[in-house]
Amino acid sequence: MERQNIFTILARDGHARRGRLSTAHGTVETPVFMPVGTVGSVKAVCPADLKDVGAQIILGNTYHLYLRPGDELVARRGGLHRFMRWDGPILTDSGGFQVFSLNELRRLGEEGVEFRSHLDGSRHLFTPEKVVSIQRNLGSDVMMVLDECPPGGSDRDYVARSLGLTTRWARRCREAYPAGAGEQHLFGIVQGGIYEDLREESLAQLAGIGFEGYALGGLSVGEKKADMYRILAHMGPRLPENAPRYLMGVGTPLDIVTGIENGIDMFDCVLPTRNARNGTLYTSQGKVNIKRAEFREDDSPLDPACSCYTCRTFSRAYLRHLYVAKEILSFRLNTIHNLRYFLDLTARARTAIEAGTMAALKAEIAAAYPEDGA
Ligand code: PRF
Ligand code: ZN
Repeated sequence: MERQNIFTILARDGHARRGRLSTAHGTVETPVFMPVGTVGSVKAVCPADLKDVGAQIILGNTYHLYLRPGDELVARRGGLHRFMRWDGPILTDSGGFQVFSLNELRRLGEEGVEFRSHLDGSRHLFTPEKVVSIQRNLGSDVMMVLDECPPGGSDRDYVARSLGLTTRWARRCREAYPAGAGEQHLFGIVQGGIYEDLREESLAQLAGIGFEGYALGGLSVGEKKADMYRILAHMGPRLPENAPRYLMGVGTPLDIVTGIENGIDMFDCVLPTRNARNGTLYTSQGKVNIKRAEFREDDSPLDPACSCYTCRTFSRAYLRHLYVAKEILSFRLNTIHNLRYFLDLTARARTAIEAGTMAALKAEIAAAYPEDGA
């Protein structure tokens, strides 16, 4: 039987797409922002909060969950959805990126990547087959292939050799989980640094293997913002048309609208959750540092344009007090607001694409966040 296409495009505005991704745990309206839940929890909030702020799909990390509590323990509890009580879609990153960012003592070879746990120093080997097996145990809706993400400053020779390894690992992931083997989707990851021709070569190799979706990896890893925007403009529109396109680990509100403008459908980033915990809040007027003295007796809501629980209920003065007093409620209220800002942004982009007004949304975000441009 012919398998139904998992991704449908409903409207377009320039390169931007308004789409719908179907998964075993429901459909995802795109463009979409995915809150990061590295260790099986989106820090400081519970699944009911996530539903309330409008999250559709969340991200989990193979690396962290494999080390603790262990993917087999999670499988015995019925998989990650059941274990963490999030019944919507989940995407898991493959672990490659986390091995590279969290481990100084790693060894990279054809077979895979050997590393020491950041928790107890124990030795482990991630192979393409192993990361697929872990993600099958977790039961995520979208699995990512094992890749190597070269640091932003890498020279061309290194990046060229690295992308060949990423392709061979991607092929082994596909062979370990052939198309249609189960209900989970497997996405390929395009590397190639800041070099257009290497990016195209990486994409051609991955498209030849065939995946349910395609990600742009290796961006926002220390390269100049102008280089990231140049690669985004070059590659976004070239990614396979009928598959979801995912920009990994990016980014600021302006990065996200720039990605959408270039045809990206999916985003994840720790910015809203991490910044919430250090008091940096995203609003319609730009970034607000809630600890500032000017908010001591400010009875107005954090962002009058926001309809989240935090903005509907509490004053700036109270949010400042919680932050300064290091109350743990500060983490939760700030996280609820920042997630709502990022989720609203992508919801507004979906409406804008349908109305043909993406350029106006981009101009509005560029004006609110002038410091984030190229
Ligand atoms: N590869 C993987 N995960 C990632 C990245 C990557 O290149 C990035 C880079 N921005 C974030 N997360 N597997
Ligand atoms: Zn709010």
